[in-house]
Amino acid sequence: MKLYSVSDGPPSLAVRMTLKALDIPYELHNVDYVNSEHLSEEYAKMNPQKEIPVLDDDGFYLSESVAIMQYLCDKYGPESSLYPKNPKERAIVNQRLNFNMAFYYSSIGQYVMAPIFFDYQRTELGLKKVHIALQVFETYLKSLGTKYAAGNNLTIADFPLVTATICLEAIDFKLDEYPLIKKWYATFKAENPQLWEIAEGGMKEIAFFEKNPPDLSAMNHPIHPIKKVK
Ligand SMILES: N[C@@H](CCC(=O)N[C@@H](CS)C(=O)NCC(=O)O)C(=O)O
Repeated sequence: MKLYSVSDGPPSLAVRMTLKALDIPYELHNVDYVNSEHLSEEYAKMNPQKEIPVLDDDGFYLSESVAIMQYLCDKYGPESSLYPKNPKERAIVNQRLNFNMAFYYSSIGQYVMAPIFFDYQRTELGLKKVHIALQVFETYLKSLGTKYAAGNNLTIADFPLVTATICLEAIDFKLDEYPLIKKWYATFKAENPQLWEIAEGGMKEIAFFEKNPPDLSAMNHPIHPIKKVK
């Protein structure tokens, strides 16, 4: 088992947390992002989207972090409470995973990550979207009334929600307006130190790059505008 991952990428970190939580041995391949390893034709054979992460399970290549987390649980932890079998419990986990991908991390990534790595600005509209995403997550935590995002136990839904939230911590964005998110995030850290260690490494890197933007001038990116770093 091999994971193509990037050390400050929230989707990669969520997959690494899943591998750790399920105690699956694997080889970690840190993709050379600055030198565009993921933009190569060789990489595209594993993932035509040219995105990170990709799992290689003995020649079975899988991209999209949510699909990877679900596959790992289905194949290597079928009885694990990380991905419950009960249809309603599983539906809540799936809902939170999709909410994160399409709404929560999508807003946070646009606002926090894109301007660090590429030539995008933080805007009022972007900030508004982050607050709306936080309000919705706060509402989910309140309506379910549980310790974790999809129930009283830790599930794979918590991993990408945590790795999205690290982006906010990295830019010192205060969560005081969102007491339930603040409590959920603190509980996750306190109760899962070995998983938090994975996320914290990424958070610290993002915090460093926020102050010292990486030089990606060697990249010929097909989508993102490259920033001139002085
Ligand atoms: N939906 C994908 C998103 C993965 C993603 O956006 N990864 C980033 C790194 S964190 C990436 O590979 N971006 C391509 C690029 O920046 O060229 C997933 O969850 O796996």
